[in-house]
Amino acid sequence: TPRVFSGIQPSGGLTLGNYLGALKRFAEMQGDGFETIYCLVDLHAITVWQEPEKLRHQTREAAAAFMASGVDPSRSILFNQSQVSAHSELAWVFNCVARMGWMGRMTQWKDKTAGKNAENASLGLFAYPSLMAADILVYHATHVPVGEDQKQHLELTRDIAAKFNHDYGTDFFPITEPVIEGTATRVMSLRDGSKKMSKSDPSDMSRINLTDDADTIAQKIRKARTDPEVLPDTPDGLAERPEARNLVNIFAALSGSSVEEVLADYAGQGFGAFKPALAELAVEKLAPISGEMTRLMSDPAEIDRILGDGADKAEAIAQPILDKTLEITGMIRSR
Ligand code: AQP
Repeated sequence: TPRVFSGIQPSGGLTLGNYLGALKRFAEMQGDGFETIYCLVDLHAITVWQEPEKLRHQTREAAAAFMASGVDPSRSILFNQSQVSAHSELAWVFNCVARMGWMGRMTQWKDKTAGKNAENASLGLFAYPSLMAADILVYHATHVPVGEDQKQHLELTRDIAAKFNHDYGTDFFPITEPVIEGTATRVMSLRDGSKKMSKSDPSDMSRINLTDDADTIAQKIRKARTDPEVLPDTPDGLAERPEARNLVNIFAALSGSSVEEVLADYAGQGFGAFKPALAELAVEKLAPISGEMTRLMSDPAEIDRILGDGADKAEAIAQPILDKTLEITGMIRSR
């Protein structure tokens, strides 16, 4: 069975972007002929400063979000990255395979250091894609469901696998396929149609959090930036209207219909009519998730138990792949 791996950083509360771009797909891929491994990438989260107590809370909350979105720990492996040390060890090998120039060209690195002195960014933030390649390849995963923003990092994962294979004259690492599917692979900020919705955006009004209550969701959608025009009757009419396109895409993704179908219902109407319908739909789809998250969060010890159990299963797959990698690179393995 082909193996799926994907992860999310517990670097804040998860957003509608994380749900539509990642979590929803994670749940759908279970049992669809795949073995699914999902990870809370806490080692990635500390590439920017995290308060220790908050990180612990956010990691449990993200685990709750996975389960509330339909990731079932009895059908998928669900764990936090730092409990399986093979990720970090393989990342070191990949740090020695990847080139500085490759990392410097990553748009996430450029975005996260834009307008700041890159000299003060952590070395971990620069090396982030190398750890991500290790996350995937330490399981020999072949399919990685992600949002559009992660496409470049996945290309780099392929480059690292190919260079390792070439340098050591092997075909040990598979070449991974990104799985970027659906109408909302890039959910944009509600305040700025040119920026993606992000858990680390300073403005809470820019995003819908999975923990937002119904009133907050409705208010954020009501205040979302739009334009004064009515909705067009074909997707082409949204081409130069990023904010309008974003809301229509969100509607389509949440309702499980196509953009064409949404426009068939709302063409000719303004946002005065569309926004309340979107708010109602968003509340209908997200309220059960936040309710289930609250229930799961009432028992943090149970969440930790699930993550520990997942880490045991993950390690059983990862350790032999790490061992073989080290052997290929010429390290003595004598115990
Ligand atoms: N706006 C988005 N639309 C669609 N998919 C998205 N993803 C993130 N934002 C959107 C997808 O969610 C998964 C997890 O992402 P991550 O937490 O590892 O890091 P990120 O992509 O950097 O997400 P954020 O929310 O923007 O986090 P911060 O602000 O901490 O950097 C990935 O599959 C991603 O594509």
